[in-house]
Amino acid sequence: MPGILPHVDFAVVEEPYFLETIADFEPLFDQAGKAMLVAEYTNALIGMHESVSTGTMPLSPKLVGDCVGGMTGCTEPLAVFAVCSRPMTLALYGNSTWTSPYVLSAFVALREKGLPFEVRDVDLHRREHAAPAFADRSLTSRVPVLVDGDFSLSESSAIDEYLDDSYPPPAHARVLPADVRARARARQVMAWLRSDLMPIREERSAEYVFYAHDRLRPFAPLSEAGRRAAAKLLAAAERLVPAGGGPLFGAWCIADTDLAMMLQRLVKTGHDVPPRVRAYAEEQWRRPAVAEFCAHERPPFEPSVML
Ligand SMILES: N[C@@H](CCC(=O)N[C@@H](CS)C(=O)NCC(=O)O)C(=O)O
Repeated sequence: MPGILPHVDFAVVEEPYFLETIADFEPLFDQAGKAMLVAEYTNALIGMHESVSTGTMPLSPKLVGDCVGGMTGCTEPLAVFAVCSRPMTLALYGNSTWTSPYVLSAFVALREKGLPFEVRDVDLHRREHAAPAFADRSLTSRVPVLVDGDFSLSESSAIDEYLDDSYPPPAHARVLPADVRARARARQVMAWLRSDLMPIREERSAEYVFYAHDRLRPFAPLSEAGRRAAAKLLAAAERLVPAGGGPLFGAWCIADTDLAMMLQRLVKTGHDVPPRVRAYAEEQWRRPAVAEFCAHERPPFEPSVML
């Protein structure tokens, strides 16, 4: 089930409605922007959290009635409907080929937080990002851009941090580590990946990660600079990835997705990647939000913008 159940009129649900995780539930109330209502509703559901985490939960009209009855100042099922029907306020502008590592980062952060959002495609080949309407939203005239109500933000790492600050636990999962030093290290990795390793980004463009290779022009062997950058990346990854594998900082964070993206440029183009690092990159690629981004439909490849 996707992370949002839009416009559900609970008052008229006749069959039990199955929610797979509590994350399917919370966005409905989040988007109302009413913290009190969220808290009240969550309290009403406390008894259900356990059953939600161990399996599925039937949501019947009676259950909804009981929950609604538990909400302060909100005694009618109709009030729940009104909350659920509010428009989504979060939108992510991404490139229409779904190949940007930076859009990937913001997309995964939104999904991991269980936030409802729309994706709006921007066609970079047709220079839609240069249009004044887009430039008004994006300081840099680049994707990704996050729009949250009347607020808009460019730069993927700023978006990731904004989401963590604006949509914190317990309602939402973290995308950066809680521990100050681990968070600093995660930001270090993210900043480094966005500012270095240019030869890899140029010679192993992101299209090789997201498109079938028979649709792309064949890639040439790495240049001397490309080989040096690959060796630097792999040496850093060997230091970062724990000896027993798994995420970089104990629990998944968005730096894992960013690092795996850079590594996939080498993995998908047949570079010799040490087994532990390759296993790490592949494990990160199986994460549902990443797999969803990878599986998204793409238009035929048009060679021009290198990502
Ligand atoms: N540092 C930026 C990089 C964003 C970026 O390079 N976006 C590319 C797509 S991957 C873009 O919009 N390119 C169009 C252009 O620069 O004109 C971020 O992390 O968001």
